[in-house]
Amino acid sequence: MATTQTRQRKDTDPRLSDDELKRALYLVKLCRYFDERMESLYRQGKLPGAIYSGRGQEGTHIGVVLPLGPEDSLFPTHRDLSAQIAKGLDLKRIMAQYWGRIDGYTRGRDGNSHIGDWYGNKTWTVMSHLPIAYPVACGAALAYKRRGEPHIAMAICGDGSTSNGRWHESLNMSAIAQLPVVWVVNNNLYAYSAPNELEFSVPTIAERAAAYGMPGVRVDGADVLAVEAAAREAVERARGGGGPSLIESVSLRWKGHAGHDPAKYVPKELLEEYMRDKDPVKILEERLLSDGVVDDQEVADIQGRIEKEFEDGYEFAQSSPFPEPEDFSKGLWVEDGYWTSEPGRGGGTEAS
Ligand SMILES: Cc1ncc(C[n+]2csc(CCOP(=O)(O)OP(=O)(O)O)c2C)c(N)n1
Ligand SMILES: [Mg+2]
Repeated sequence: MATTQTRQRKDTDPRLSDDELKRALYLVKLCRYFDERMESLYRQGKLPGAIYSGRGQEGTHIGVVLPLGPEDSLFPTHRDLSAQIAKGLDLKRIMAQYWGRIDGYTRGRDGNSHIGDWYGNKTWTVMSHLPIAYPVACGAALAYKRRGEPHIAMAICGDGSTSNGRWHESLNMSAIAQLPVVWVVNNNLYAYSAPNELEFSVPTIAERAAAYGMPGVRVDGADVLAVEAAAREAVERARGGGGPSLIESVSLRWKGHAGHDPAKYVPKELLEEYMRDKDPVKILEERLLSDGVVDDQEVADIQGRIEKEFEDGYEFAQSSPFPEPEDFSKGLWVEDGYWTSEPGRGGGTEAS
């Protein structure tokens, strides 16, 4: 039922317009639906490769990306597809990637999650060596600073990745050089089967920021608007020359490490608590409904649009061709905006 009456919006979040709040709702619902459908296809044996579900973590993924501008860069890891979608990755090309087709982001070289679109929307391709995105983000932020560009870099990693030396080196260097970077730790309480208490001996990851000389905050990953507020503050600090910040956003990994993992090591009560009380999609939807930002019809329309986007993406991926064997050596370099097979040869197809 379409409403024609003017709704009185309550003060959901005075910083954000109705359109921004609706976009946040669309994104969390899109990422939840995408995750569920891809898992379903995987379980039916219709999706090859691996899936790394980010279900339950949409509050972190969408919240941190909302304050980024198009020229700001995002350095994600294996569980951050939702953040990449929020930054602008195309659902059709993501699905073509998973099915190994030439319209995928790696042009059929990978049927998996090593996805990025640096030349399209400044999303760095996911790399497996955790947290390798951190030092690369450090380099990008250093370049922005040295060139006097107004952009910032944001890197995301998991709680387990904070035990790796690269994590500490990146934070240290960014603070010494006062780089325009935001460090996000997506603390989903587990690194594969290792719980937080086996990973670090401080109560929170956020408090480690003090050791490097930067602000650190811990936010509730179930509340996308709280995450967005923390991220916006950090982004503005970085852009304004105030240097790096650390954000620890807490949620639970609802599914296993990857599709093959039933995650029996996660206590049933903990999972039930998070699914019942800390579902970021449900929390945002209920809040926007009760505050009059959306009504039931608009929520249904958003859901319909999402389902159509998924179907269109699926059709697109299935009809996209596989690459030819001789194409595998092409497109390894980019020169003047064009993919080429070798540096200095020119030609090739337009980079995307
Ligand atoms: C340097 C390195 N060591 C080990 C691995 C294997 N590995 C892949 S994901 C993962 C768990 C990572 O946990 P966390 O950082 O908490 O991220 P999550 O999967 O929970 O999102 C491990 C150990 C790796 N990719 N890189
Ligand atoms: Mg983790």
